[in-house]
Amino acid sequence: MLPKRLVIGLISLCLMIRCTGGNERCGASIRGACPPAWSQWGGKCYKQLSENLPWAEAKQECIKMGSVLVMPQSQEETEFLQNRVSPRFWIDCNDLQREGTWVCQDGTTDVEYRNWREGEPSNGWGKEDCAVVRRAGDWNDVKCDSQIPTFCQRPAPQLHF
Ligand SMILES: [Ca+2]
Ligand SMILES: [Ca+2]
Repeated sequence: MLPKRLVIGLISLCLMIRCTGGNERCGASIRGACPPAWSQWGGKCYKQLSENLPWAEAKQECIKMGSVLVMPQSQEETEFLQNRVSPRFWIDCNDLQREGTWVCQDGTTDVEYRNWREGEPSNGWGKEDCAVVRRAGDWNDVKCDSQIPTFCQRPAPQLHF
């Protein structure tokens, strides 16, 4: 017979591998790993703020809750978020420092993934420096003081046996 520790180790390894793919069955099989009111997808927990906020305030509110503004890194992750109430939301991308140089971050890690709509970022009125996911799932730059739905994200707690 296999040692118990080995069996448990193998089971958690399988769960981990399935979770990194972010599929829904995984979310169901370890539901409850996120704090109450947070939804899980893959290795992350997400929560929508109750009010629409300007970009900088949205970022601050997430930090206050021990999380960061969302930065989806695939079409699948974007669709999951769109299906959680709001099809339109802020992402942690801006060109505030230097016009035209977009900085997208997952917490403090730079993210290379981009999904701009054709013709965007347009820097409309010379004032669009913050990015949103549009209804269609692609990105647009808008004015940072727009009031937009906000999701925060935090890593899902690791399972320990
Ligand atoms: Ca801009
Ligand atoms: Ca634009």
